[in-house]
Amino acid sequence: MPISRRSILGAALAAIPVVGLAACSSNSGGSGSSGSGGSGPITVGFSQVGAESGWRTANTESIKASLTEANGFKLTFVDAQQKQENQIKALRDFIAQGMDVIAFSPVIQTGWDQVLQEIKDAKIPLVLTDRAVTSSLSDPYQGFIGSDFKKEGTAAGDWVKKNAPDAKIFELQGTMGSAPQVDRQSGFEAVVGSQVIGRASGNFTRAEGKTAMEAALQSYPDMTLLFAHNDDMGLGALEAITAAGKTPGTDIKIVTVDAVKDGLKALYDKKFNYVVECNPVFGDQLADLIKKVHAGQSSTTQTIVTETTFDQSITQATIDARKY
Ligand code: GZL
Repeated sequence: MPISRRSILGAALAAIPVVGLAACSSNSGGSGSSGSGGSGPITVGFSQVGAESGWRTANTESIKASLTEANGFKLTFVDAQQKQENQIKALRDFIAQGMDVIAFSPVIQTGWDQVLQEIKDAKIPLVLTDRAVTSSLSDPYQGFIGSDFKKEGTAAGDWVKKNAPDAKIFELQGTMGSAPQVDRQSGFEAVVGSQVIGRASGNFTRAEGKTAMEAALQSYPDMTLLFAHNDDMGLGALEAITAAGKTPGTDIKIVTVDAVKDGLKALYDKKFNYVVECNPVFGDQLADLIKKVHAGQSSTTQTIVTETTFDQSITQATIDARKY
């Protein structure tokens, strides 16, 4: 069942908004080399969540491949190692450096209003990617590109409801308070929440997913299905399940989100049972959005990036053909 991920065209909201220009600023603000309408490259400061997962690696590669000097950008890219304080510091540095545009993927949803106000005061257009924020400011950012995580959680829940209606579910949550953790959990539990017997966070990493699952197997020996908010935690949990003498994909079914190659390989090997795609490859769309925001345009982009789902019928050819 494909989950089509599309942008907002004009006022009509698509089923799953990916790219939306909340409100465009009237100028490029910063004192970067291009200024508003200058001929030089658009200077962009980007604060990335970290390098916690295969998805994030693919996302970083996509962004760096698109925001190049050849494409008219001068990119300053900072990895926050999954710490909000590192992101806030980077955003303040970007203000001080007079970037033309600032972009970031917020590690968690809350705690940004002060620095978002500083960016507004500096009249520097802001674009959010991947994850959203909750803010009390009006027009806290001028553009957003990212997936509908609630839809992803619902797709996972629908598969469980149909294929494992009696499952005793353990849920490995992503980084607590992050948009994907909140929304995937919300979508999933709206469908099969009554079957969830326990939860713990694996912070979207393989190592922490394994540690959390080791404890969960002790606390919930009767679990029959794991829903992991990303492939990496599912792969870590898989190691714990095997070490406990159980067969992943059979004794304990595994449902995950992302569809990175390692996750799809586990699906092909029948160790995962169902994987919902979350596409990290949006560097080109982000480049287009930054140029529009920088120019103060109020248009939106029609970007249709189909996200889909995979079950154990997946082929090696399908895996080999994928970008990430
Ligand atoms: C989703 C992204 C999540 C991925 C994880 O868009 O924010 O963060 O699902 C990553 O793999 O760590």
